[in-house]
Amino acid sequence: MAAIAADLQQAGLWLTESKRVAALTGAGISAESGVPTFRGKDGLWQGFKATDLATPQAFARDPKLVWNFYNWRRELLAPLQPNPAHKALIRLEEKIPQFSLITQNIDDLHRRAGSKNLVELHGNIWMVRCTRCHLVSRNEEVPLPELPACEECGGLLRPHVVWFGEQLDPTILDKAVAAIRSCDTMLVIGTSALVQPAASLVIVAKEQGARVVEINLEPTPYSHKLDLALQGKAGVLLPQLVERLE
Ligand code: BJW
Ligand code: ZN
Repeated sequence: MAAIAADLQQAGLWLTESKRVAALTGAGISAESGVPTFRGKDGLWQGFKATDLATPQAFARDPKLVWNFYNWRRELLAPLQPNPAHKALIRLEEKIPQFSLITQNIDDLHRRAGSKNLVELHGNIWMVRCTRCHLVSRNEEVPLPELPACEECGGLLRPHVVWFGEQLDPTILDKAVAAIRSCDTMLVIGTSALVQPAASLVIVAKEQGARVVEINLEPTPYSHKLDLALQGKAGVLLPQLVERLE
């Protein structure tokens, strides 16, 4: 306990000294809101691994199955609320002159909490895209029909999210890289740091001399390379960290 208090003190000092801070979040930050993570034991839906359904191949093979999976997640997410970790990042954004929040999550909880300078690397579950005319729109209907159709052209809609093997939107990725390249301190919160290119942002930050602080329930492949790895729940540790600046 004393060790974590000292680490929080140190991380708080780095944040206080920083003009530019970037945070990268993953599924773990939303776990305490009730969102299942991908690689945890809750990352299964009807016997399928979530990561096996989040692919263009799965959608091409069986779009109904993939839409059933996303409809289930839309139903699950609709009533969920941001937790103390999402809210602590709002207070951090108010305190740091230049703060960027980069999330891999599609759950909309950072936006609902009120984060302003937000980069959604993998899209948003409430956005859909037409597979024929490529129109992107917001759609909060729950549930959507099993095979939802585009209002403009009748084409099959798909979730406007980034699946394995798909390119991230280059403008969005550039924005994330720019934020990391200029940050003094980076926070890496609740991500297994296994999925590229998001995971490389941690390396970019280290290479350009930023201090990198991880908050995770468990060690990750990067923990030993970072300046501090705080082990525990984001909803407990992040508010305590931000308090150090208050
Ligand atoms: C807590 C907690 C609490 C729990 N408090 N902590 C280079 C090498 C090898 C492969 C590749 C490569 N470059 C690209 C690839 C391929 C692939 C990839 O990275 N594969 C790896 C798995 C090896 N990447 C891609 O395909 C990407 N595209 C791309 O790079 O295009 C160019 C290209 C293509 C092909 C080849 C080469 C280049 C696209 C990646 C898109 C990822 N999409 C998903 C689905 C989004 C839609 C949806 O949600 O349905 O994004 S997959 C899934 O993983 C989702 C997540 O955003 C992402 C990351 O997961 P995350 O957030 O880290 O979750 P978990 O569950 O893994 O971890 C949770 C963590 O929280 C754990 O550590 C817990 O301990 C912790 N935790 N409770 C604190 N309370
Ligand atoms: Zn269309």
